[in-house]
This record gives sequence, structure tokens and C-alpha cells, in this order.
Amino acid sequence: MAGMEMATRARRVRLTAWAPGHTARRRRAEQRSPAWSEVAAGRRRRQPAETAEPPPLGASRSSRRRSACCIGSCLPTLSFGSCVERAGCSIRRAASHGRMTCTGRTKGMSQVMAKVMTSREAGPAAEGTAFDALVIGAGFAGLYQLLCLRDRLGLSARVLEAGGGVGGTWYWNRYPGARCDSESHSYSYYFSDELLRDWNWSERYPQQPEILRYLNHVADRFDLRRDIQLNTRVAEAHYDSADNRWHVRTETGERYTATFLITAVGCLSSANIPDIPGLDQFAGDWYHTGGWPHEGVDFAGKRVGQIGTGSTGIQAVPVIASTAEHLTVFQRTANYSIPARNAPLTEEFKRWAKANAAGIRATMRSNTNGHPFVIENRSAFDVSDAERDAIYEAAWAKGGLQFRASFRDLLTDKAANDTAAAFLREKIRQVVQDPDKAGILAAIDHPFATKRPPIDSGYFEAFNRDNVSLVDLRRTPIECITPNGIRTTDGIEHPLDIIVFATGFDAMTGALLNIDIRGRDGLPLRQAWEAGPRTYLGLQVAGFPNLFTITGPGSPSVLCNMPVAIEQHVEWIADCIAHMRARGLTRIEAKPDAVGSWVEHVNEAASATLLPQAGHSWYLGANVPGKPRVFMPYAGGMARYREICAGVVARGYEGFALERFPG
Ligand code: NA7
Repeated sequence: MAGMEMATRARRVRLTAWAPGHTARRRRAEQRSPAWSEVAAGRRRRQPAETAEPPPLGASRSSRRRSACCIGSCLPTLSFGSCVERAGCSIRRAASHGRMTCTGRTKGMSQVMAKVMTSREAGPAAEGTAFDALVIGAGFAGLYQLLCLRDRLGLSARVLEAGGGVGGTWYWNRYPGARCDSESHSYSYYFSDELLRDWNWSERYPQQPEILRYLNHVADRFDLRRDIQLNTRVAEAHYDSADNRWHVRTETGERYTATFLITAVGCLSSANIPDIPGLDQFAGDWYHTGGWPHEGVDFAGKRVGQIGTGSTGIQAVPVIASTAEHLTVFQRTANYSIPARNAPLTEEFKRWAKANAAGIRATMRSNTNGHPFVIENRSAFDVSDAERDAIYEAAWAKGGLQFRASFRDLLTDKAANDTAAAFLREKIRQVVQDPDKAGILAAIDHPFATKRPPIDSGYFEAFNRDNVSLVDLRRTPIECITPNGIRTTDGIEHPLDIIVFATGFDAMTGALLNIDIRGRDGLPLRQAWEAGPRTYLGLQVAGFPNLFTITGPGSPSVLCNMPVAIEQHVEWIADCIAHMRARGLTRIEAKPDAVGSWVEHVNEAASATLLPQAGHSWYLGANVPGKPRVFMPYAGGMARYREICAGVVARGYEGFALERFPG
């Protein structure tokens, strides 16, 4: 899993200034606005933190492994909408898409978490309880939103969370090797200096258990649990214009109402399990990485097949390979990856990060991708070939997402991108000893970083092990799953005891559309988004009053270090509600023309980059059969987006209709 980000800045990119109701033509005429051009051009502003170089992160590379202890197995039912508990895991087939969703609830976990819940978390409220605000999800976003609404605004608020604990993504994603791709000192809330001082990360890139501990620490430190109701999956949320309230029903039939409904459901939380024929016949165990059994999985002596080589698969391969008898990796699309160079943090670095928290915060908030590093303001062609190679070598040696910050035009100029792509392909060939495997792994068909760029800890090296084989699904696609393994179109049956689906998510819209959300006049969100998501700023949808979508489609979200994007949205929403309450306003709704204008701008921002060139990316919804192909995140950069949102507020919530109810 990852913090998610990208670097889309380049001096040559000139996105037009945006304001609600502006047409592209009008905006072209306004292009020269100096106020916006600096941001759009991606020129960074010097921040205090940038002046001080951080000390070394750590001396040695960490090769920690997760311990695995027992087997939880899960098999699907074939009936839509049903839920079957078998050997610990519950699998739910999402009727809407006809795909499987592994909720990953295991018996062991349920027992443990039920114990925790009864002692600390909120139980179901009385039937029909009315709140000022309901928040769906208790991950990074939901926790902070609760804190803002309850403790800063004094609202009655409740979080409804499907999981048996807080943590969201980090509660569910417990697959081998799961760790964050953002550096730990940036993968933190920055709203509280005390919290920053309290918490100590142990590694450059924290593992899932450590991040989960952090989020539990936050829940305790701010006494959030008493307003979080766990094991509560929201089934429907209907807006009623007669009382201006959202009427929410949970899967277990509890009903609540609220003036404001805020979704904090995560961008990558609805599992994408491909509909491969024969899965129900498979005699072994299978798992999706996003619903991993909490007891772990013991791979010892097992023949494991892993489908998927995205960020998740790339993290999992070396760890599974280290314990499995044999690992067969089924690769459909070859991927770039940069070494993470993970290591324990030095005491010196920890001290530096705490002492420079204000500067780090300022840097993250002022740049394009929400990360604490600076994107170099030079083109890949400002330097000689030898200098460029030296820069890439240094970035490779340093490791991590910062590789993409080597030049400002890597995501906007294909020729510049080609230089990085060639360097990285060559690295694969150097690392992987078997030329056949190296050829398959290096046959990458999209520009560098146009799909989510992974970082790894020994991914390509794992293919040098005798117990790791590689199947090129471009040459021989999967035909079916048999009781004994996976059969490819060349007639070969790859014998397996366990299948790991590292096949990603129905990103950005899946978790929202899995809830039956209806706005004015019963309009289903699914219908409103039939041709792809349409939002205003990724925050609101026309026809759905008082519904806010944290890191919704149309906001920077997955193209940014997530906590930065989340904090900005949560605070914007809290400020908006405070503004309304101060004026006796009770309804806010995005205007349709503002939505139309924003959608146009989101498309324009994506087109100014190379991102749409990866035609099979989940940014476009291309990983899910039948999903509309729409570039979903806002690629104009986090800093620019922050300014747009602030401008909207400064102009009296331009593009939103605010009113008092009843009028
Ligand atoms: P991704 O990035 O969507 O990767 C999923 C992988 O699974 C990718 O290699 C896919 O190949 C592959 N896949 C998906 N469906 C199939 C089928 N039917 N057959 C073969 N291979 C398939 O998901 P991740 O979980 O790795 O990462 C998601 C984000 O989570 C990541 O960006 C981090 O930010 C955290 P494809 O490329 O589609 O050909």
C-alpha cells in the first residue's frame, strides 16, 4: 500500500486558471494570470524546511518479515449479495459489479476486536438517532473529521465503520510486505504539534502494523473511540428534501439521520477480484491482498501463485518468496519499480524531523504531490547524457518516490520520460540474471510513472531465486482456474496450493457506489455517475445536498501523499460547516454548472500530463471491466488545488448554493 503521489509539475505545463462557470475558451483568454501561473508551472516556493538538508535516514537496509502463523481460507459464494463465512473469511459478492469483494473479516480478528469494541467504542445508538453529522469510515480521514466536527465545532457526530477496528486501509491491508510508500515522517497528521512530538516512527517506510498502531494511538489520544461505531457497514444513505436530512441504514438494519453526511471511505478500499472462470472450483486457499486474514497466512511448504504486479504485488513477492516452497508470479503488465532503501530511522533523523516539523509541513503543503521533498526545477535535457545518468544513479541509490523528482518534466514530456524509462529498464536487466525473466519484466508498455509507480524491497532480486518463476500473461493469458491451480492458454497448468490476488481495487468510486446513496428525488449516485464520476472539487455532487466526499474523484487524492490531501479536505469541510452554522445556513449543494466546469478542468489537467497514456491504469478506471474510462484524480497538483479551494471560499463559496432550511 502506499501514500500515493505523483509529480506532474513542469515549467511547460500551462493549465488554464479555473473558476466555476468558466468555459475553456474563456479560460484560455485568462491564461496569463500571474497569480496562478506560478503554481501551474510547478515552480516551487522556497520553504524553511528546504534549506535544511535532512540527515541520513538510516544505515542499513531492513529486511523485516512479517510472521505468519496460521491459515485462513476463503471461498466465494456464487450468489449475489450473500455473505458466507467459511474458515474465517467472509466474502461478499458485490451485486452491482458482479465481482467479489473480500471483506477479510476473520473469526480470530472478530473476537479480538469485539472485545476491544465493547470496552471502548460506541455501540449502536437508539433507533432513529439524529446526529448533526455522520461520517462513514474510521481511517485517516474519518478519525480527523470526527475530531474536527466534535471537538472543534461542537457537533454531535458519529463515525460508522465496517471494520472491527479503526485504521481503514491499514486495518484491512495486512498482506505480506505491506508498508507505506510515503516516508514515515510525512505519512502523519500534521494538525497537532503535540501529536507530532509524541509519536516516533521506527523506519523510513513504516510497515502496516506500525501505521495501524499510529492510528489507534490517534484514536486514543483524542478520545475518539466513544463516537466510533465499529462492525457497522452502511448499506444505504438517502437524502430527504422534506426534512433536509440524510437517512442512513446499516447492513444490520440500524437507522440514523444526520444533516451532514461525510464519506471517508478511502480511494482504494473496494477489492477488485477478477472474474476468472473456475475460481469456485479451486481446491486450495485464495486471498485478496486488501482483505488479508488477520491471523496471517503460512506459506511454508506451499506452492503459491500471485496474480498482479502493481504496488501491492511488488511488495508481496519478496516476502512470500522467502517462505513459500515455490512462488509463481502471473504478470499481465510489466512495471517500473524503484528500490525503497528502507531502513530504521536514526535518532539524528528523528530529532531533525521533530525540530523541523513546521518546515516539513510547509513544504508538503506547498508542492504538487504532498511529499516532503522538492522537485528539481530542471528539465531532463538541461544536462548532458552523462550528468543525467549520474543524477538517476544517485536517485536510484537513494531510493523511494523522490526518483521522479529528479527532473521537472518527467510526467509532461515524453522524451524526458523516455530517459528515465530507459534507465529503469536497464536496471531490471542488470538485477535479474535470467535473460528470459529480465525480458518479461522489462517489457514495460507505458511511460514511467503514468501508472502508480511502486517502490520495492528486493522485488526484482526475488526473481533470481530458484523458487520463483514468472508467467507472462501477455503471451499466455490465464484461461481458467482449475481445482489444482491456474491454467494458461498454452495448456500449461501451474499447480498451486494458494492463490494471492494482488489485483487492486475498484478505485475512487467503488466504495462509494457500493453504498446505495440517493440524493434529491431519489436520484441514485450510481445513475448520476453512469458516465463516470462528476463532482465539484471532488468534494460535492450536484443533486446530493450536504454530502461531502473526502478525497473524492476530481480531487488530487491518490496523486498526493494521502494524509496531506485528507487534512486539506477535512479542514475545508469543517470550515464550511462552521461557516454555515455561523450564518444559520443548513444546506449546501454544488451547482451543476460548477460541476460541469470542474469536470472539464480535471480532464484538461490530466491531458496536460502523460498520465492518460497508460490506457490500462486504475486512475482511468481501466482495471475494472465495464467501468467508464474517465481520468478520476485531479492532476493539476495539490498546491494549486489548495489555492483553488481557498479561492472558492474567499469568493463566498462560489459554485455552491447555500441556504437556510426551511427557506
Ligand atoms: P494495482 O496497481 O491496480 O495492480 C493490480 C495488478 O493486478 C496489476 O498488475 C494488474 O495488471 C493485475 N491484474 C488485475 N486484474 C488482473 C487479471 N484479471 N489478470 C491478471 N492480472 C490482473 O493494485 P495494487 O493493489 O497493486 O495497488 C493499488 C494501490 O494501492 C497502489 O497504487 C498503492 O497506492 C496502494 P494490469 O496492470 O491491470 O495489466
